[in-house]
Amino acid sequence: MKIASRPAATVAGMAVLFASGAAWAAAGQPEPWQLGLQDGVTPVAEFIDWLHNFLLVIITVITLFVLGLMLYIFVRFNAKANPVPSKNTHNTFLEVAWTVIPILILVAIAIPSLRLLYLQRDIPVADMTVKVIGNPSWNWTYEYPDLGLNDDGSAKVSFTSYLKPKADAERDNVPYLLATDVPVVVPVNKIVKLIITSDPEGIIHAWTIPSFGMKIDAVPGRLNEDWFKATREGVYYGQCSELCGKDHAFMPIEVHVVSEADFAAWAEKAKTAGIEEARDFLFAMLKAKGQLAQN
Ligand SMILES: [Cu+2]
Repeated sequence: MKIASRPAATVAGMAVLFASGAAWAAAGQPEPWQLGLQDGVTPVAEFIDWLHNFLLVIITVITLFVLGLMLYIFVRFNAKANPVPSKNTHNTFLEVAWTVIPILILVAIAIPSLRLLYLQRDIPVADMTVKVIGNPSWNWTYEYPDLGLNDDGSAKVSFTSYLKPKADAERDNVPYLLATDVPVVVPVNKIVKLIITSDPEGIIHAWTIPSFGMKIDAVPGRLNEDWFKATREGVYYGQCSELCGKDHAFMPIEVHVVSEADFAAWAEKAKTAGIEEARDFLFAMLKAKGQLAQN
């Protein structure tokens, strides 16, 4: 019964997907019946998306080609259709072809793969830096050293971001398990460098935003770095992506990409009034401009 209803559900799901494709196009979160990767909004994510589609074509062609050959052999060379088998054991042309063609395919895959790897790992000169710390209590701390330091060297803008409780998420019409109480805010079209670590007494987490094409481990005692340049304003979600313990599923990541002016206003508020006031101020500003759908 369940299996029988599956295709119908798939068709219905795809219909919904295509019907509301426009509304979902810029959403930085997974969607029901989603096909493919989440919408990429950074050069790295767009490259990953392209490579994924490119490989899908190669895989599909190879699979269909091998399947076709096998079906041909079953029909043409079975004992009934071909009672006297050929005694040939070598064919130089074929042997060269089935060695050279796979090499060419692998080279065609290796070139964009390495270009992507260099794009990801060759960190460009950053416009701003955010420090991310994975905590043993299953949440994330963020520090903005560029927005000023206190006398003791700690960042003036520093906060811990917790899972937004289910009731609050429903009230605000935001996705539960993805939304946080205070989001990370970054400016659009700026190269943001992340330095990522985990509490020295803690465990390994991984900071991930699929729409940014980013996933990097937060390791106690080690400083990892990564970068992104988000080219579209919006809200982008991620989750800890390293099995880290009992609350692994409850340490989401929420990043708001906003205009440079909005970011400056948020940063000023965060320095002077505090992070929650800055969040409320930013949300009110975005809602007034129709740029934030949540309640
Ligand atoms: Cu974790």
